[in-house]
Amino acid sequence: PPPSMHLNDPAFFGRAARPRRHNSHKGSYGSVFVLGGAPGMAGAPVLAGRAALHAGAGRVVLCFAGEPLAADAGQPELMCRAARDVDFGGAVTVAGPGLGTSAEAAGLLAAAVASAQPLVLDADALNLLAGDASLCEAAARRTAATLATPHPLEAARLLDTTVGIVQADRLAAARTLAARLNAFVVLKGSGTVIAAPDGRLAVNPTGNAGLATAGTGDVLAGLAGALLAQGWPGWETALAAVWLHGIAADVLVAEGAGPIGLTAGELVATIRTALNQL
Ligand code: B4P
Ligand code: MG
Repeated sequence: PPPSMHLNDPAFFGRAARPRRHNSHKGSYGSVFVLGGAPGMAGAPVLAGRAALHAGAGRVVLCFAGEPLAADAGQPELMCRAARDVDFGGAVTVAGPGLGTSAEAAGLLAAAVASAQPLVLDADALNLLAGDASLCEAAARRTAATLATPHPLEAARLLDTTVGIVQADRLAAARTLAARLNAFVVLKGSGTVIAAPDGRLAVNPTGNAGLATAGTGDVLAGLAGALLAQGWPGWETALAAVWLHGIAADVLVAEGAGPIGLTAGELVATIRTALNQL
């Protein structure tokens, strides 16, 4: 089949989606920990956390590598903690948004990688992995689903190559990384590639250059974490998160809110609408 087959068929995600049962509570929809927010980089985890809330996670905790933001974070539903006080064995973790690459960040990331819960690796989590072969091996030994969401520069660092070489054969780069990390890899950019550790590949048809703006990657990572927390499997999570993120941008552009000047925070409510329509 053509690699983008499933991604042209929203009904495919509809089958993966878990309906909200009447007799349910927030514990039914999982918790997401966002590990990030080194000093001066609080915006990235806030965006990821807002995306996770709007994509249906029961509970979202921002786990700051530095001092936590005062409770609220512009979104009072988000809880804010110091990451050193958090047990990453307890929930799906989205690691990386604004995490920084300090020694403290590396230690926190190692704890998240060691957990038996699903994990999303983004941004500085990927940059830390790129410099640490033993952490890559630990990631590859994980038993729960791992998603990795590199942009082409992050992928090049992980593969110890150049952006040019990654972009010249995006399918090969994504597939190699998926095998090496034993992860569902989302190689971002125009025509995002999704690769599974078993070699499956897809190319996303949604999205536009309005997404080429600060923070949209953080929104994607939080969205993926929320789907995992609600029990979606890794492959379906990767496909649906990328598809929904792109369709939200397409809807906003059709409404005149882009491509010029689209902001990452604006995606969140539109992603929620698209998810509810699956
Ligand atoms: P960082 O400083 O690491 O940027 P970031 O914080 O990760 O930004 P953010 O999280 O908002 O965006 P992300 O890319 O994760 O460094 C960015 C640097 O990396 C750039 O300055 C550049 O040097 C390099 N880089 C990044 N992308 C590159 C590319 N495509 N080619 C060459 N170099 C690149 O997430 C952005 C989201 O928007 C993704 O979901 C992506 O798929 C989507 N998106 C962006 N442009 C799109 C487009 N034209 N069409 C469809 N989707 C698009
Ligand atoms: Mg990013």
